[in-house]
Amino acid sequence: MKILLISPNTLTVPYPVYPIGLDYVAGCVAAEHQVRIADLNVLSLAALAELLRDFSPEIIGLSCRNIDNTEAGEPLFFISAYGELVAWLRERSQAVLVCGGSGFTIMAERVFAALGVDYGIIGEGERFGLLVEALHRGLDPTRIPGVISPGSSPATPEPWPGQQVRAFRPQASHVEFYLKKGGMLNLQTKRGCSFNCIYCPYPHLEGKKHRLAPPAEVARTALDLQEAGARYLFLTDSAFNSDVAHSLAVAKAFKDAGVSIPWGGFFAPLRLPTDYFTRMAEAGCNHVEFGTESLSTAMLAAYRKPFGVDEVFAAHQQALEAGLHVAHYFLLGGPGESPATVAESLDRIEQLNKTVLFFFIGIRIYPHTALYDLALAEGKIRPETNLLQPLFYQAEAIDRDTIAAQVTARAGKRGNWLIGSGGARSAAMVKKMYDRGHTGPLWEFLAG
Ligand code: B12
Repeated sequence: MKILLISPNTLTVPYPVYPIGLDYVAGCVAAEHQVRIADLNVLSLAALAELLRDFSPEIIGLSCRNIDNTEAGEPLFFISAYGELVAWLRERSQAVLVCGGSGFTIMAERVFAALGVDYGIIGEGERFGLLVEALHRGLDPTRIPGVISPGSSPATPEPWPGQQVRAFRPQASHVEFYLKKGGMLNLQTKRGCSFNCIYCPYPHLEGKKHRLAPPAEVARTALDLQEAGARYLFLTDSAFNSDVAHSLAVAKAFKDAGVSIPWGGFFAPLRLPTDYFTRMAEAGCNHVEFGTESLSTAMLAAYRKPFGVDEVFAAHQQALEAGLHVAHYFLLGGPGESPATVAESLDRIEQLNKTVLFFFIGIRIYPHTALYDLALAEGKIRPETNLLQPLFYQAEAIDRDTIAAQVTARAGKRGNWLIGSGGARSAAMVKKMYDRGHTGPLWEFLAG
């Protein structure tokens, strides 16, 4: 069969991201079928129309990575545009339309209804291969766990038990786009998140148990990406070091394999071996993005973060001493937040030197999280509340505007304190630097 996989994500804030999910979806399709990827960061609608005419796909897979930008202050919502794209595709193609992706899985039934596609795949995209075979043989795809169709509402399936195969094709036209704009390609070292943070949908997306890719295999893929021209690798794991031993083994495998380009990813500021970040740095790591979320002792406990204030400072210091660029993400406004807890966080944040701070103010309520259950129990939402349009948790003692005013006042003129991921201004700066040949996430240029 002829299959077209579309990435409609053209968001450039904080920078355009390589659609790695589609490499895995392409990798699970049997070799007898033809698969092409259309990335709308590269293809205009006119070029997509031409591709539909020339290739005439029988199945179109649409990736829904982002529902919205989760920024309460500068909200963007993407589902309406994806719905329009589906209608546009229907006018030009008879193909069966299938949707999947992290945004889709977070609220599958809502997104499915909003898009009007034929099938959706909840959870990991590897089941797309089974759906293609079912359609090929005239069988009913809804027998596959997690496949949704009009009228059916399956539960999220167990994590994919089989192999994960990444079909990376260096010659694909979209690869060149990312190589030219920042040189960044993506790499996944494991699936699953074992943390219990109350607001987070990651365990729902990837499962709670880690499934670790063999370090040597990860390093081989890293080398493939490097040989394809990548000048930076972003490790897309929910938290690269949620299995500390595995992250060290991956770093060692990079060194052994001769991976020589820099890389970075999300880290949790856990209690770590004293030489942890030195070993990361020796393996080429140069950016550490900490999912710190708060520096109030009470709020870290309320969020059920797997670390406390002391661990954050120790990890920060260790990463700086290893010569790494360090950023922290903060998530303010959860249950129990108050002017005092915000002030406590900000006082401690002032003591984090040489870093970039991304403040997300207001926590989006996602189904399948403890925050959802709490908001329900507190009467802030009802079971029928539509959460597709972002709804942010409202703390009893402080509202988002007051938190934003508190952060903005404290930030003063400092350029390294950013609300959200920095908005259009910092994205424009990144674009300019990419055009001049700079690579990587580049937020270190804002470090104070
Ligand atoms: C790493 C990451 C980032 C990095 C990306 C760096 C990079 N170079 O790529 C950074 C920090 C830059 C980032 C930024 C943003 N991110 Co982000 N990010 C992630 C994270 C942790 C992993 C994404 C990833 O690459 N996973 C690995 C790949 C292999 O998985 P995947 O893409 O999900 O694909 C699998 C399945 O989803 C499925 N699939 C994918 N496509 C398709 C298509 C079909 C047809 C099918 C059947 C299946 C399928 O199959 C794949 C294999 O199983 C996710 C959370 C998570 N754990 O998923 C959030 C996540 C995707 N991000 C999210 C958001 C909101 C953003 C931002 C908008 C935040 C902001 N305001 O800055 C920006 C958007 C950036 C952009 N230009 O699009 C949200 C999206 C949900 C939502 N509310 O819309 C998520 C889910 C986090 C969350 N809040 O829950 N992000």
